[in-house]
Amino acid sequence: MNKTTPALALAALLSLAPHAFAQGMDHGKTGSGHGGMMATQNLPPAEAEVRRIDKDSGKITLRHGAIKNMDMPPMTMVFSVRDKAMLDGIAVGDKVEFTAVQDKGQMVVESIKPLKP
Ligand SMILES: [Cu+2]
Repeated sequence: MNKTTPALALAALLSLAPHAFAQGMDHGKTGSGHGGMMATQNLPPAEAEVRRIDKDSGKITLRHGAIKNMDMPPMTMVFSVRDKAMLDGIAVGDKVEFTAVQDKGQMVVESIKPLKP
């Protein structure tokens, strides 16, 4: 009779474990769109014109075209940059090609380069 008890305990443990994992995974999501964690090297590049550069705070204002990986239509907005050094060699008025992700609720530029006419 009492040999069923360990089996039941094990079954309970196994059925709980997947739930714990699933909840942990969901925690990273904030709102819609993709998380910022994966596949940054496969981001589709978007085009933009530089409107403003703030090197001290690592921010750049871009009038950008559609950003496919973020489901974002063309608009003018402020991005953070992953690394302030990325802003060297970029000037206001430049046409640029860039990639960006949403990371912890912020839009972050992962790469940016001037488009030469
Ligand atoms: Cu935007």
